[in-house]
Amino acid sequence: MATINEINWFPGHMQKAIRRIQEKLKQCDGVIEICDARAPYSSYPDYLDKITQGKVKVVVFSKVDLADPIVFQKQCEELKTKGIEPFAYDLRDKRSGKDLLRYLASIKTSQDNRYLKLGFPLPVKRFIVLGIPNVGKSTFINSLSGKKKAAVENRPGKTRSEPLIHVSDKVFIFDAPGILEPNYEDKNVIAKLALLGSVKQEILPLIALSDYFLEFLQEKYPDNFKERYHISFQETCEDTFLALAKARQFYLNGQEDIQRARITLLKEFRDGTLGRISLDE
Ligand SMILES: Nc1nc2c(ncn2[C@@H]2O[C@H](COP(=O)(O)OP(=O)(O)OP(=O)(O)O)[C@@H](O)[C@H]2O)c(=O)[nH]1
Ligand SMILES: [Mg+2]
Repeated sequence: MATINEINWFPGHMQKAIRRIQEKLKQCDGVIEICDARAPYSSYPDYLDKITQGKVKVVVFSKVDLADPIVFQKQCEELKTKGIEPFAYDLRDKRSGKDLLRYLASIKTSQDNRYLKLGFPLPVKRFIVLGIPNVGKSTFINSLSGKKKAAVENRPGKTRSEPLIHVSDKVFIFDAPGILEPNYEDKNVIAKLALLGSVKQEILPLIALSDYFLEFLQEKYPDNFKERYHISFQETCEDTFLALAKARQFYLNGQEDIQRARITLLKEFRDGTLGRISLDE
């Protein structure tokens, strides 16, 4: 069975999308980078710096409602020392996006300064949202516009083109497909991105990913696991999943359905049922 180190997972369509995004960038005043608050470093798309250089950048953290609040607070402080002042909220909350929309409309470009000198009204601002798959780029656009204009689904690769969306009278935003780095040096990052739902589930072997996550929980969030399933960690991961299958009464052909126990643990992390958990330290 393939291990996390042997996976070839960079999808070909992303290379084409990067070329199209480069074209769209020529029409943009700035870039909105969206990252997942549960893994601010692993989900940060700094590999896109080479194509976004020279553009105004706004960093937004999604899924703050699912992240460990203490860990995330500490990470925000660290980011501020690096000059990054992130906006962070549950992107599905339309009211929280209002300040950000005002900020986007207020950003001044060199072109704006020329218009102001001539006494002309300022042209509309254009941005593009960038980030890894499934972080909430389309959700963000919908919440700012107040309407469901961009397609949203809890799976990576939902958005496949770059429609320009009218968000307000002053701001237009290009939606964009999620982009991954072609080669992450730290293979743990790929595992974290799979846990977040930013890499297709089929890319990583279920056993390797669920064992990785179970060991992580045992070390960092044992109480979340125990409170949710009312079982203790066993000697091996396999035995713990067996206990989980029994506790949940997952049976297939008269046998404990361990695969279903593994899938359940990953799903309950992704949808927040396991509680607020951060993957990056
Ligand atoms: N709990 C929570 N869920 C969110 C948040 N933002 C987005 N989601 C959910 O995350 C899932 C993915 O959202 P999308 O907006 O489709 O993500 P995307 O980045 O456009 O994804 P791709 O187009 O596939 O790259 C959806 O189920 C959203 O409801 C958030 O801040 N909190
Ligand atoms: Mg999308």
